[in-house]
Amino acid sequence: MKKIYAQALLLASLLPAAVHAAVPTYDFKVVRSYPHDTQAFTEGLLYRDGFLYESTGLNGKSSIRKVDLASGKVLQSKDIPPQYFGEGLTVWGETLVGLTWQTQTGFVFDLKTFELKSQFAYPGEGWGLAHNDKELVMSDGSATLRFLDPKTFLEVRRVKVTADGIAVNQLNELEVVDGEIFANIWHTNTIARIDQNTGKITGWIDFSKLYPDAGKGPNAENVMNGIAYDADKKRLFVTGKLWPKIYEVKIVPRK
Ligand code: DDQ
Ligand code: CA
Repeated sequence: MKKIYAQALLLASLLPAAVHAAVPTYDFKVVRSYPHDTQAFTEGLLYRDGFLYESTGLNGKSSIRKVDLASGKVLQSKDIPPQYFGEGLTVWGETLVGLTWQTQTGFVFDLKTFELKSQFAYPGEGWGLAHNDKELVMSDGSATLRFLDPKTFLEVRRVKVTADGIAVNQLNELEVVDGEIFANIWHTNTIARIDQNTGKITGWIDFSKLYPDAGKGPNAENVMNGIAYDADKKRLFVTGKLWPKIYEVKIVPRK
């Protein structure tokens, strides 16, 4: 009797560690850093053909921009009307597609001229946006990722994002990186690596040592947000809202 009890205790004490160990944590190395506009309340970030494209939020301050990586200079920008809070941004063909936070409105801009080509509607909130080979993928603050047809912007499928079977919400900025979805968890220094088909989190990337002021100071909203990927050169870029730098990083296993 006593022995069984002791075994149960031992098992119970080992279980959380074993469950936790199922999702590995990764570290990062900074390869280079680049200047970033500290007025940019970054909501979306992507890389295309040598340039970064960024969307910024806050009502009355929302914009889409084309940014020179090396200097951080804004080469081209377009304001989003003040009734909208700009959110996730992705590229599809020769267009940029942008979401807005609580106004159920998406915008399609010409990639070169930033001219507004069309608008679309979606239910619920708009947070992050990215794309894979055939679909757009959006977050809305919940644990659900919705996949949209890039022509009709209608939902084609969805996955629930889980770690060890537990739903993980607050998924924000997104990027598809070599077939995996990377998602910033809002108000954290963590990026989740997500299997596109199952929604399972296959890893946590811990960026808590990247920018010590993240989420601190007069504006606690200056949290990590912004993931872009140069698939050709395999360069991963991350930043945050109002951060002074964009970092090129390499993901490494935790030692
Ligand atoms: N969202 O991007 C996570 C969807 C919303 C961010 C809302 C942040 C509000 C900040 C207001 C701060 C005013 C300086
Ligand atoms: Ca992105």
